[in-house]
Amino acid sequence: MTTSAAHSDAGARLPFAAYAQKVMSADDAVKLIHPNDTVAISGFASAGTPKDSITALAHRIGEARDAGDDFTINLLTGASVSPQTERLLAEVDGIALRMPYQSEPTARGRINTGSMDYVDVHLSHVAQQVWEGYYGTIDVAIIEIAGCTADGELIPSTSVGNNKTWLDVAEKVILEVNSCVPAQMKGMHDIYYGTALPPNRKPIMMTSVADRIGQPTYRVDPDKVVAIVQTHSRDHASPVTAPDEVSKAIAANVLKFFDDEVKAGRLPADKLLPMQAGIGNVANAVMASFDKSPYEALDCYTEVIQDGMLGLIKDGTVDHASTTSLALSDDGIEELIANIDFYRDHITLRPQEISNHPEIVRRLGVIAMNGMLEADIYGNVNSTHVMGTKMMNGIGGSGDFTRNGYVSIFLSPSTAKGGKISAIVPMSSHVDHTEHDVQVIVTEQGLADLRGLSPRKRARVIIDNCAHPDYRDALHDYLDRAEAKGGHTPHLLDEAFSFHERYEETGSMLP
Ligand code: 0RQ
Repeated sequence: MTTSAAHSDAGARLPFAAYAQKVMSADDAVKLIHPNDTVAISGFASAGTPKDSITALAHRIGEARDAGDDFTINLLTGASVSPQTERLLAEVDGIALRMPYQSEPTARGRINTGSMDYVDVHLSHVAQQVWEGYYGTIDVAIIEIAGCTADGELIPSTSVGNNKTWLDVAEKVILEVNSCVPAQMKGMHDIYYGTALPPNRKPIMMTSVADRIGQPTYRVDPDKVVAIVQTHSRDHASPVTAPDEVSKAIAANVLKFFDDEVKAGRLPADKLLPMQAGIGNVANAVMASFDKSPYEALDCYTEVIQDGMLGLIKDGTVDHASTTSLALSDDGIEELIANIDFYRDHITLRPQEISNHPEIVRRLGVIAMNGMLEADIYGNVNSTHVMGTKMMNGIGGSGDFTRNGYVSIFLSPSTAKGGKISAIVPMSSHVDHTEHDVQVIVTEQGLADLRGLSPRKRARVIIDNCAHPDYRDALHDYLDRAEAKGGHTPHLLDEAFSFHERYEETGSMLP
């Protein structure tokens, strides 16, 4: 839900005198953005994306195009931004280069036809890559905020993402003050200013999920702030679909795995270990299933919180959740606003270089659970490229958590597109997570625990436990003949992509 009428408390949100004379319309603010600028904006999943400024920028670019001028920007964000925003800019062909993550069909289409450059980056790496200068000068940052303090520091909105970095490095800053963001969110954020490039890095002193190591506000040089836009628009809601039977079966397999790990003494019985769950239907179903589990007061160390997490916090299943984004549905937003004082004690929003930091993920022993498109019989996982070529979304934070997690789990239905695509294939058509990082694969068919297994043994477990029965014989046949040829990780190179080739030729991977 969005509205653009200025809200009555808009003025009260800007008690810093130097900003008052910089208030202007979104249309005027975006005149400060020029063709070929690199523009870094706030936003992570649907949360905290600038609203009126981006709409105005898309109009400005569209008008320039209609007049025959070439006007594109390079667009840097936290992760995906609200799909409505991404689409507006993609529709006018306004984006030359996109980094680091997207999940919107129009942008995806431009990326896959080659008309938009896309750099798909581990989300914890983005800030350092920008400091290192790979993306050149950041000309303009557009950052949504809830308001400012009397001394000009900025109160963050519903996501943090890379905002601290954008405010530090951008030459010019446009602030979009959104009076829809509950003012009481102040204090929910922990903005860490201790990161640096080597050789000046220091340990990040976090040993538990709720530790606070930073400050509640962003710093910005007021002289860089060139415009303030006032808006009163809610985040575009992230829709939540109820778990289907397949997702529930996957979730049940994951829960059983945790029970077995507790029995084996590898996970603590009372609290498990901090959990990260990706976004999407399956990850949602897994998190929702904790509701009826014996586990209580769990911690989450993750990058996106969706509605389900609010329920788990409210009923005590989750004690504390660290994240960089609150991507909620309309109902979720209502719930957050109605109980903001309660949630502030149980949720911490951090920059994504901290929410996804390898050092912290490793130290806390995070249980990483992410979705995948396909895995091969040896456990190499493709999260991003449909049939090895077409970008779906991007790697996002899945690699940050998978590579460094205590247990790294991938979740997927055993088939896609009505059974015509097998999630288990002889060889992954693209690899985001290698067999060395992938420890557990779960489908509705069952669970493959790959820890401690050689490649040949992994292959049997993955086929028998995770592949759909319609594909098991073909996978066994491939494996048998490959093993007969020999090798540590046996393959038939002329047949390794035969499932994918069959799909491209016939519309189905089925033999
Ligand atoms: O498309 O709905 O049009 O049929 O992919 O698949 O099964 O609903 O699963 O929502 O969990 O998404 C890997 C895309 C899975 C996601 C991916 C089609 C399938 C469906 C969605 P339709 P499901 P999910 C935190 C971590 C990378 C980023 C990441 C993802 C659609 O988990 O983007 O982990 N991960 N970030 O039909 C062709 C296949 C397919 C396939 C599924 N093999 N070939 N299409 N689909 N398998 C978040 C952030 O970083 C912000």
